[in-house]
Amino acid sequence: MYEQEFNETIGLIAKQNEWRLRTINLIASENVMSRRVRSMSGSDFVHRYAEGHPGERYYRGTNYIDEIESQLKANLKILFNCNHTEVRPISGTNANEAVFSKFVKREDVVMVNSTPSGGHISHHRLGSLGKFTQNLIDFPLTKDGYHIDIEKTKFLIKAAKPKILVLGKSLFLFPDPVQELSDLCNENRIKLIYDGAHVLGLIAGKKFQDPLREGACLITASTHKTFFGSQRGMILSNMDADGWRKIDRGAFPGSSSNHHLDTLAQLALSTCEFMEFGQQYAEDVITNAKTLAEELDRLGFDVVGKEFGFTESHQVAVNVSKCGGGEKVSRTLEINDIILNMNMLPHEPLSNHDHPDGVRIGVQEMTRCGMKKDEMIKIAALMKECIIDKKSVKDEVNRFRRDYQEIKYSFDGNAS
Ligand code: DSN
Repeated sequence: MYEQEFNETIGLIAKQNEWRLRTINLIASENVMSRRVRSMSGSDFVHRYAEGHPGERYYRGTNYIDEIESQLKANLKILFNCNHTEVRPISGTNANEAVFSKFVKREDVVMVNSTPSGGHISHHRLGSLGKFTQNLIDFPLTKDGYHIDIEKTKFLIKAAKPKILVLGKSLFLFPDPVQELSDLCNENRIKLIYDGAHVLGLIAGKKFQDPLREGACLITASTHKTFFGSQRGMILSNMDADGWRKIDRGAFPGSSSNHHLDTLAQLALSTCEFMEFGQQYAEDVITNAKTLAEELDRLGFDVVGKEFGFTESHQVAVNVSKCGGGEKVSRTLEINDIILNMNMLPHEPLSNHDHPDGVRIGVQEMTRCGMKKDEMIKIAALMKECIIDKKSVKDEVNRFRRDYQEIKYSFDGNAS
């Protein structure tokens, strides 16, 4: 009875697979895995449970995942120069929840980046953090709207006495002021948590800020934006053993049971790729983002952050209010097989969330597909033709994308 629906669903999966190979994907929170890592999606681990730590599992039959998980943790310690790694969260939000559940008590004051200024939904009153306290204060911003105002923040810290600061965000053009706030946090025993989901690969590639060296006690992250995937979460730290024990409990049993061993094994593989190719990749990503921003600006788009060089990350933000707003522009681009998302910009009220002024662009996936500066210039031209000149560019997008089907910065070429 359900066989027809089963077959139709297989058909939809096939369509998605074919379609996305024809599109220019500029969603800033996504990336693609290499062919060899992706092919491991069907491994036996997809059926299995572990729980606990390697060598101390609650299940039998885990000797191979024990080896893989141990090696992954050892590699991450080298990559991020840290003593503690937690790889069991299955998403970035899951990692945040593991931390918030252990360190945030009801009524605690926590300072966060507001949603319009780029804060992630899990730092919001309605998100994960809001389950533990509603006493959230937004970081005050400088006049440009894209930076935290350090002096005002210090004043607010002294007045409001927060227990925790959550830095890092989802619209993340420039580094957050970890170093600038860390002395005051230390003096007042405030925990400084850094959500590095978007910039994990740039940190690992040593091309962005280094939060643990600058004074953050924890990095939470997802693993598949500027890092190579699979889609999971992690927590990294150099904190003392007592603090880390809490995180350990926060991750298991606090916020997960089984930790999805198939994607864990894939993360172990892609971490090897990142150790081999990550520094070059991170450098190319940032060069590409800057090139795309400059070219969009030259072609007449209102690219934000011009006075600061547009971006220091994988992202570019564009105010498209004069072109009909973020919702309309992202839909028009999607019809033309250019995929990105609408995004609020820091000057906007929260009530704009369905019809924001901005779009957010990420170049990390197209960089992984081998695109460089010339290709960024081409993408800017296609966006101009589509949005400013109001022409269809779908055929040209599909033609252009045909040449970028291999996943670079990988061991795919060495497959036997
Ligand atoms: N909401 C995602 C983003 O696009 O930034 C991250 O979870």
